[in-house]
Amino acid sequence: MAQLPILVAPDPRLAKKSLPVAEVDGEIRQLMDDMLETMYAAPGIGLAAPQVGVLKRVIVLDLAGDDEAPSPFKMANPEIIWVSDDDAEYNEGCLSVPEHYADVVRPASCVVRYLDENNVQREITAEGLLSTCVQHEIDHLDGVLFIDHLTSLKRNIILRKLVKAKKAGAGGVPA
Ligand code: GNR
Ligand code: NI
Repeated sequence: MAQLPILVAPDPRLAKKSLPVAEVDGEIRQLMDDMLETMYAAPGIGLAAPQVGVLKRVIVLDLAGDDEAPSPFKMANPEIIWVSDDDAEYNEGCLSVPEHYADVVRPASCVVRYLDENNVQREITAEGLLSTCVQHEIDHLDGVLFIDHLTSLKRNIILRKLVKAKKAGAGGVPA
């Protein structure tokens, strides 16, 4: 197991479309486990492979609380095959957009088809925060961040702050 560095926006790799995996083999299973370790340490409730610089269609999620047993999802090639007509708004954050949060509207429920860690095709019906989170993760695989769902004004304010924070972190002029 290994923790992987998480990319922070703006980064061209976060804007790229990731490629499907041909098969969930040992290498993809290792990636899934490293991503889960990285996500738990962050901490976060979901992580997509492009956030660790790997442009493959792999995501992991775990919405269990601190006082609950872990219940990880490991998904390759996740596809949304149905969405509800009704929407839900959630105050989203992202490990690649640190310290910024904004309300995003998405379909309230969805059905996701994916390959599990044993290369077996599965489907889940997601509601509530799981629905929001799995849609957020699949967006990452298409180069889309939650800030892309905001007005360009709000998005640009956040992006400018992220650029500034990166420059300061790189040893720029102290505030
Ligand atoms: O940890 C995370 N929390 C979160 C909260 C609301 C909506 C989406 C998320 S996903 C995020 C981790 C992350 O950046 N996944 O890509
Ligand atoms: Ni994210």
